[in-house]
Amino acid sequence: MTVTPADPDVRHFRTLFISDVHLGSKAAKADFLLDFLRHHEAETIVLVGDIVDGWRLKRNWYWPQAFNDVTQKILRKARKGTRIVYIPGNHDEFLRDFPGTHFGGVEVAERMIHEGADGRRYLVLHGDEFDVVVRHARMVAYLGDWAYDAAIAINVVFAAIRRRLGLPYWSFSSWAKQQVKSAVNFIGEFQKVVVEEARRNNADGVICGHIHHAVITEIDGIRYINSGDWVESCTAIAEHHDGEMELITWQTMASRPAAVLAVSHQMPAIETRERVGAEAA
Ligand SMILES: [Mn+2]
Repeated sequence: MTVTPADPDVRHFRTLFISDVHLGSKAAKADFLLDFLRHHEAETIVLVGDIVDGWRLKRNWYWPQAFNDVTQKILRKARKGTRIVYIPGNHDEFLRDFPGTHFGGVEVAERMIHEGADGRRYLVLHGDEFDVVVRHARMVAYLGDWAYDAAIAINVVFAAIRRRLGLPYWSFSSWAKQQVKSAVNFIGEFQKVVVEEARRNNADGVICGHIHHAVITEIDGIRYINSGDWVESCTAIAEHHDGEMELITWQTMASRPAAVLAVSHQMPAIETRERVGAEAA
């Protein structure tokens, strides 16, 4: 890793986790992300899926200079010695055909185990494979393990059919938003399913994206971390050199004079699990 002469405006971390940037969509906040990348360095950067919105690009090509700048910035970091791992999501699943490959110094992996500096083992994945499980949570819980496995398989088949037909990927976050009253339940259900997957993999925690809802919390003894998105909330997860995890929100341009720096908070209160617990009980 290159050591930059102490620039007080640049924070150095062990690892950064970034997801759901949706380059290709007009909603992507590329300027904020570029500014964030200028002010944050890490030994490893993990891109936790939906960095490029292939579905959107296929329908309507939208690629302004800012998107190039973000891409170049990431590749430059790779050239300077930062390890970059790209875990594809449902919007950039064209990369899923290339697990284990490298391009421009970027490793592609379907999922990974991240060993924290404090010895914790985290399962890192995007999270879309659980969409069907989450939508039909009650039925899946009732039918048991085989329904769980079947639901995940169905999700893969449905996504492939929709892609063949040129339809966009069914969006969890916009669907959850439409179900205004129960959106909280769906977020909670997603978290619960992902946490179970971490347990199945003997991990102490899970780091994911997909639902555009950043948080660091603890669910049933497993640490649940979501890196959020760069479409609305502009969030990332940073691992300190001692393994402590921090949620960073970057909604201002620090490069501009007199701008307010990041809002950052650590281990926010548990938000959604109570309701889910009540439902499951
Ligand atoms: Mn996604």
